[in-house]
Amino acid sequence: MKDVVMTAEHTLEKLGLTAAELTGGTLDVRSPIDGRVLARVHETPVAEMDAVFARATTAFKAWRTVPAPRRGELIRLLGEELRAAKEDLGALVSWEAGKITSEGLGEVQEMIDICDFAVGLSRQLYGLTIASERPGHRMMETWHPAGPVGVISAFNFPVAVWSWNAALALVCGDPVIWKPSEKTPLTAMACQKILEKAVARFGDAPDGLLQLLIGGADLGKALVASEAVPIISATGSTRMGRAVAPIVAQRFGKCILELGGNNAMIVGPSADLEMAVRAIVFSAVGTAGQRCTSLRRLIVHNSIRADLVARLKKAYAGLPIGDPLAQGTLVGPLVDEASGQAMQAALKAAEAEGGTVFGGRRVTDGVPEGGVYMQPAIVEMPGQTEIVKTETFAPILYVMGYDGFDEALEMQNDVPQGLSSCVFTLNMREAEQFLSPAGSDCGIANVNIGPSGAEIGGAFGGEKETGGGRESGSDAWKGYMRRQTNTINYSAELPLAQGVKFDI
Ligand code: UN1
Repeated sequence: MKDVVMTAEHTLEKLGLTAAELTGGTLDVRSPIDGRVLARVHETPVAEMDAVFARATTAFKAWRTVPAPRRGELIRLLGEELRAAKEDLGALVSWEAGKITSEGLGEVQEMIDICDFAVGLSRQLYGLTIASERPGHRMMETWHPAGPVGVISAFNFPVAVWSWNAALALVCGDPVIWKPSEKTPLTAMACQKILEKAVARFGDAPDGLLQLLIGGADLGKALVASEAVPIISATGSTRMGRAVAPIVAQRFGKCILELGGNNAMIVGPSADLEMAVRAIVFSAVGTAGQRCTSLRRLIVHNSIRADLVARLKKAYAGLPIGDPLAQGTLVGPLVDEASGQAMQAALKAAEAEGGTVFGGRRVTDGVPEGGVYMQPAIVEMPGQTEIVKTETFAPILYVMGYDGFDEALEMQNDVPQGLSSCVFTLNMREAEQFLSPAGSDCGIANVNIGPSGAEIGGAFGGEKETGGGRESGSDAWKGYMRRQTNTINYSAELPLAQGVKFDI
């Protein structure tokens, strides 16, 4: 039903992006759908970075004194504006990142959800009251705004990841400097417009609560190195995280890192296979395998392996691949040619390591010209070889067999990454073992649902090479504030802690 969908140009216009912003620049924005240049946007000059930091610092000084529930009002308005813009922004996510319509809309829904969460949070930035060992003393812990937050985001969730960070940061009293992926500046520019509308309705917010850095790695480098930005929240590859973390550590800044995943599902002999198949296909093939939470490894009990693989091949063979804006499509394009090549290279490596590949070919019939459309691949592997331990951002599902549950758990944990994981089982012992201290070593561990599609209410992130950061729900907000311990003496004495005597 492409014809009832707006054109990209019309969508951009409805989102308030002007011709002057979309033309005459040096950064070409291509749609993964057909490779067409959607816009030529203007890059932020590196020479402007000092001014950016100065604006963020000034904004911080004003914003930190605004009561948190009032800051929450800005995010409530942002949520309203996002509701109004949901269809257009969702469509732009499809145009710019290649997501199918439902996933583009889902991403905007995730933004709305985190806004609602952050509004509630704005009245709950709780500290503690702590018992003092000294008479006539009281101790407490207070959470204060920390300063400007640098957000570096990836192409695959071009808007939701920003919102997880920005909604919390703004409620916590911190302005945001956002460096989106070079591949997705348009959705970022649209978000800025949407926030501007909320700011206008809010009334008295300081300027510079959100600044955008459009362009390449130089801007990211300047952001990461700046003492003016105490918190860097970076989502992307492990390689990027390895470059960012030491620079931030060197200046004693704080990092929130959300890096690569290599997510597995263990399927036990008691599993509801029909449910497992649905979960596997969504999480391995959804977003064309380009989520950090995508399912990449299937660890299946040998007694059901042949049956499960046969069911999967049947499901894969019928997958509608093509224009993500067309009704019924489930698999859209990869983001660019380089991703297509990385997928082919990984499949070759898997074959060289003893794998048998099903699917994985480039699709050229019935898909828009100029995009990279691939059949999702199932690769039966003799074991967890080198390529299986590597994250390839494409729809490749490696399948390995196991006999004992301990062996399955060991395989699940035997990769450098530690983002998301899950088990399909009706055996309560297996489920509980999976969630136990000796179970999955990932930041996310699920039972009878796939590894992707996390809700915003939980803390999102993972261990090991995934970087250890937590964003979104639970108490992830603490990462955007500084903790202060206060001791108040309401007595007329001055007793020292630990009974120390120091009479003068
Ligand atoms: C990401 O891929 O960077 O769990 C984030 C999910 C989404 C977020 C993924 N809610 O799939």
